[in-house]
Amino acid sequence: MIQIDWSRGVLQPNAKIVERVKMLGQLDGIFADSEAFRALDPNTVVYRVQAWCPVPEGTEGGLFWGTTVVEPGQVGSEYFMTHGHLHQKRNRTEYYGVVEGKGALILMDESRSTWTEPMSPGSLHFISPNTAHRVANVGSAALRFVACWPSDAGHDYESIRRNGFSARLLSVDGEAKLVGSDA
Ligand code: M6P
Ligand code: ZN
Repeated sequence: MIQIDWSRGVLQPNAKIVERVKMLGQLDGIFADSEAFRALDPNTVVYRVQAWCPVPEGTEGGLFWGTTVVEPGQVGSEYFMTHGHLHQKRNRTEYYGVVEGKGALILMDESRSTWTEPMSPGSLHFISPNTAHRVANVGSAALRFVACWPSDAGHDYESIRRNGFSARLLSVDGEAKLVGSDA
């Protein structure tokens, strides 16, 4: 039996859960301000993912469940955020639900139009087909959210690494502002 602590999203027992830790050093090229990036410790934890994968990756008809914890922080004026991805099977969708903290779900459609949905405890988010998604922590405490996605969705990180999103979420006078890459 898998247990979730709904107050924090923590999954147990550890033996049945896959855990991944993303440190700054693994997110090289993702943030805009490379000078600010180099000044930070590459071993700084940006986010952790706990995932329950009851069927093998790639199985059609299965679902995965995950809890992601994004730490508060900034690289220059850009908030700590997840790498972001498209699903390899572009028509696969996903749910995110926030447990704790304050964030923004950054979404980009096929025409590279980017927008955000505010994330706060209790907010539920549906990620449509063909939509790139990443999460930024805009608060001062950890942002915790749960996710559910198809086991054959897959992660396409390459497109994001190559082309990024068309806008970035920056702290401008202490407020989160979506700023176009070309702005
Ligand atoms: C959520 C889900 C996972 C994803 C994780 C971190 O938990 O969408 O599939 O892996 O967030 O995001 P990323 O893969 O972009 O680093
Ligand atoms: Zn996804």
